[in-house]
Amino acid sequence: MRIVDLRSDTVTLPTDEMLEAMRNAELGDDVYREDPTVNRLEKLAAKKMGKDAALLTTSGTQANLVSAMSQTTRGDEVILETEAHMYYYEVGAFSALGGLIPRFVKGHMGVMSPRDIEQVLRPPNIHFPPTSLICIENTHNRAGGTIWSPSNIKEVSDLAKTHGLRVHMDGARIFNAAIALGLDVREFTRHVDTLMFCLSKGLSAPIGSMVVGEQAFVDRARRYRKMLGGGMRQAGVIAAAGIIAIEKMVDRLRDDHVNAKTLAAGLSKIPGITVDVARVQTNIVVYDVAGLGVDGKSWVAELGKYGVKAGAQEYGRVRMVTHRGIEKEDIEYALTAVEKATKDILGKKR
Ligand code: TLP
Repeated sequence: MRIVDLRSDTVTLPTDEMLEAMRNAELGDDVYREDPTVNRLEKLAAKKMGKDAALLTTSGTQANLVSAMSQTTRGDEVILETEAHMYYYEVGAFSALGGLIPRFVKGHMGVMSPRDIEQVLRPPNIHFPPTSLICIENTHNRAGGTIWSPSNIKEVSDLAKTHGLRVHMDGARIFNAAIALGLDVREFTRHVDTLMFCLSKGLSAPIGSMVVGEQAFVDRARRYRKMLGGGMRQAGVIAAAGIIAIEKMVDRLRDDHVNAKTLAAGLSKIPGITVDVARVQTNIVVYDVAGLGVDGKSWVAELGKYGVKAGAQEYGRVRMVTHRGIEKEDIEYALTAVEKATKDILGKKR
């Protein structure tokens, strides 16, 4: 059976060029800072993002955690969007390991307004944990790959400065935002203090995320990465693929966005399925199957019978993500499968 895996862009496999580069990478012990390929990747990532320095981490989760730990003190409060990945999908690491307390602000399509953030800022008071960091997510995963524009970021950054707070961007998919708006990625990074981005999602590298910011921050992040067991030795094997990810895999994200829009438009025509097509700004499509009288989990199981894989969320929400390896024909196949699965479900109910 044909398999169309739309669960996530994390399922992308390395390109042949990446595998070749991994095989030929110049290596050394990166804990001693002697791996030339890692050093090259870190320099490249910092330059791309217009910051001083960068650090290769094992995953996006580790990157976010070391970023938060490196600019807070245990017991601090951190402002997060209600559905932030850092809160929702990172095993509570920033609280469990970082000792941080989340303070939530509901965003509009994942984007928090400075006004709403200001409302939750608390004056110094013996009763309150001090707030030190605002985290934003770009693109916002659970909102459906939605973009924080450079002006949205600047507004929040200005507010943060006024209150002496720092801003971290979970930019796991920041290149998707840049490609979608046709802007240099630095437009998105100039107003944040720190960010992380993933090499292992749409950019197709097998492993790794980068933490980026000023030198003193990256030095602290390096210590925390070691503390968390993320000090890797001949990590040039990973970095070699990462270099190709940054240099060669960014522009093709455009295709994923076109495919996501086609998918959303097709889904919107299928009775029982609700999707806000305007919300589809990058490579993530979140739609609703509650109209079919099923929950997300049973829907995903029905669709799976046709080889199409999707991710179930709450309240009948389903996520599909486009990525390298998903072609126009796969989208057509997926849409046909969705139609068939809908009929199967409605048939069973009769
Ligand atoms: N997201 C994964 C899952 O964890 C849900 C996915 O399939 O989308 N920030 C954001 C915004 C992410 O979407 C992810 C991964 C991460 C951080 C964590 O990256 P990894 O998986 O490398 O730890």
